[in-house]
Amino acid sequence: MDKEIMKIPILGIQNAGKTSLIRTLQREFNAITKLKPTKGIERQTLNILDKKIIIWDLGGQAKYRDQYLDKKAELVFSDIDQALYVIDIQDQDSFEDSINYFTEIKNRISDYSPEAKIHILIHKFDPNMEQDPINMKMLEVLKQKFTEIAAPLKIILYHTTIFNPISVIHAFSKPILGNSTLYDNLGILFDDFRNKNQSTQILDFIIIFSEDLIEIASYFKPGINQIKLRDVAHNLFQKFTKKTMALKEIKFQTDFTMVEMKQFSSNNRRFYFTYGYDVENSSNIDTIREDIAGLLEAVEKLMIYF
Ligand SMILES: Nc1nc2c(ncn2[C@@H]2O[C@H](COP(=O)(O)OP(=O)(O)O)[C@@H](O)[C@H]2O)c(=O)[nH]1
Ligand SMILES: [Mg+2]
Repeated sequence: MDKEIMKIPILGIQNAGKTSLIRTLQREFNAITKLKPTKGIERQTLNILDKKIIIWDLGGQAKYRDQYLDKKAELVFSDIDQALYVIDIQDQDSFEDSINYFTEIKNRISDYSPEAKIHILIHKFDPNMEQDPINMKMLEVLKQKFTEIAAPLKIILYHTTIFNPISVIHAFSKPILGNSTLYDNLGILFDDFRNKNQSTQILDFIIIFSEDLIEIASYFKPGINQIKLRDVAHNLFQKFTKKTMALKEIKFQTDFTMVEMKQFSSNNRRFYFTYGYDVENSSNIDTIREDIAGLLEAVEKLMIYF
């Protein structure tokens, strides 16, 4: 059987950070190869989760943009399920230009691939920027603006920085998974878990990674620093794969959270079920363990169909 082939365009004006995002992915995944450039469009293929993904890096110089929106519109915007749009949050002078370009893109996607999901990467949101309320305000303004323009198309927003590779992998996870029902079903399972279990008051997060670090599902305590916790989980994962391949589970304590990671297999693929809880509350650890074991069992049942 042929592999499923997916085309994912990455759009944004010049200097937004598109090529850097792809380079970051390249460092994380070995299975990425560059194709010969055609018509000024750089393409990379990525073999992941039994799919062949072709990422189109669409140069953001004005002359290219005009071509994509006009005579190359069909080539660029047809047959897509997922598209990425990148904006540089640090370059306010370019916001207007970027927002205008996005408006045009949204119209083309509506015409050629109306079912496509659009993922907006509010990029160059570098470490520690969240500590300045001005940046957080800017983030909100941009989110609002993009949501308004995109309507009635649905968008998913992320903030990313190349200085935190996991923020980049996270933003690519859902596009790479595509419109998989597994993703939705795991989401429902996690919601259910949150509503029914006491331990969600103590749990900081749960993330399920695939072997290639694609985020299959996640839960975060409201208001928690997701980027920081993804980073912790990512670091623990690195330990797992390099040194302790044979172990079924490992633990790791930071100054604010205790993280545990359990490895499981489904259809000959390895997955990593990771969760963290508040160290101060670890007296309830038995309850957490019991709840987590139940959740993991339910996850494994669902994954059989993946
Ligand atoms: N501070 C910061 N700079 C970045 C980030 N990502 C990319 N850049 C810089 O932004 C510039 C433009 O990046 P590039 O990937 O070439 O943009 P493209 O034109 O959209 O492909 C380069 O100087 C990058 O080093 C980021 O997350 N944070
Ligand atoms: Mg570029």
